[in-house]
Amino acid sequence: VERADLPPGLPSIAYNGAQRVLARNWTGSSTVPSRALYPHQWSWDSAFIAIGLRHVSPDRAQRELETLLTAQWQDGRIPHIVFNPAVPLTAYFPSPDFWRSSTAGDKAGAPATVETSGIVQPPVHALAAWLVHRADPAASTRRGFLRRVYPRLVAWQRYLTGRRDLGGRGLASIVHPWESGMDNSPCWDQPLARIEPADVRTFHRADLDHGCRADRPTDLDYGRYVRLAASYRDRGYADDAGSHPFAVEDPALNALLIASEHALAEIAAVIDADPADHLVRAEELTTNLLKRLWNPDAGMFLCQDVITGEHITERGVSGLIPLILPDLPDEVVAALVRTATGEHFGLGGPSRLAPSYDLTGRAFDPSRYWRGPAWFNINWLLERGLRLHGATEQADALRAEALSAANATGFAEYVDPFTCEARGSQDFSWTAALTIDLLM
Ligand code: 2M8
Repeated sequence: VERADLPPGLPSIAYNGAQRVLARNWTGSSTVPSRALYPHQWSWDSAFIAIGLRHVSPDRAQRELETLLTAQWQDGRIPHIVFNPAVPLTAYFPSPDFWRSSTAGDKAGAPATVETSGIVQPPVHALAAWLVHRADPAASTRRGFLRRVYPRLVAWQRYLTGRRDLGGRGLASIVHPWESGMDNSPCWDQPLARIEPADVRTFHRADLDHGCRADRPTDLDYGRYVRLAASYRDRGYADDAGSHPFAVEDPALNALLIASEHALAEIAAVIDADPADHLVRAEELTTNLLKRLWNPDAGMFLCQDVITGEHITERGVSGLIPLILPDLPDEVVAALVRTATGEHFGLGGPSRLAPSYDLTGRAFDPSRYWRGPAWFNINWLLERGLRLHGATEQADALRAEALSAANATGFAEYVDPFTCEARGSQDFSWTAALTIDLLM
């Protein structure tokens, strides 16, 4: 399908290329984010992948999500990695022998038959399940897809709104930077500084076998990631009050939690369950998000360190993601659009795609992972938010940039926000999947 806003030929070249990436990264029951760097199943990757895959094969998209859900713990958590037992332990660090989920996680109800990590990632899943259903409602209904996934998705959301309300303020907290999906965002520097790093000689970073060191987190970051994950494991992955040395309320994770609560209301209506509870929760969570994390001076949402009770002043792109929510006050929407297009994020110039972190920030680095580069899942969410709130011109421009950058870079993991030069790995699954979604 040709489109007036895109160069001739681009849609079909991009679609075919993206479809090939998804086919190559498909393992038979789910999709790896990247063959070399991330050879297992990742939680929020699978949700974004399903959102694109639904246009290619609604059946495969349903399986993607259902495979992930079979690794759900009894306390409701969806682990951030589901390990493929056929992949050698040395291919990715931290490997299953580090997390030891089936033994260390038994009190929290980790499954006995599959090895997983013990931490989580942002809850994009109910939103993905709803979008997957809508791609082919008849086939989805025939397979009983929504009926099967609904109770699991509800349990997942309740884990986050229950055990993970560590601040007792009606918002979910992350307990590890990896849980945000934005691993080394400068937003975590301050709360992480309190963590004594594990000695780098005690582990081997498999990521450096595939990735360029300057595009990845530092050894000091990794030392702290390892210490935090090991101490959570050694406490049986329990979320007891006061037990977490790192606890942060992140705007993106909470916005996705709310978007997924809205999706659960839609799903409930289709399967004759009661949507009312989901709508009430979505409204309460939105009120709490605005009350706790909105910062009018910054013109965006800011993270909150639950342990010190202080706002984190760094401007991470996470603070723009609530734009995906329908029920925001007009002045909040207007401020978010201004911030996205202003000096800190530069959309519409000088940034071609929204950077992961403040262009004017002390730690900005256009190449290093979540400290500046532009990511396709984040730009997909922003495009959706801009469109939802009627900023059609900005949404169209962002879509065109994302499509041309994804295609030109061979579906890069992330790109320099100014030049869209490729960074990280290539043939990256969510970049390919979201390209397809943007083309539809
Ligand atoms: C990155 O995170 C993993 C740890 O989960 C890593 O660096 O090894 C992040 O970009 C995260 O958002 C993503 O889900 C994951 C797999 O693509 O890679």
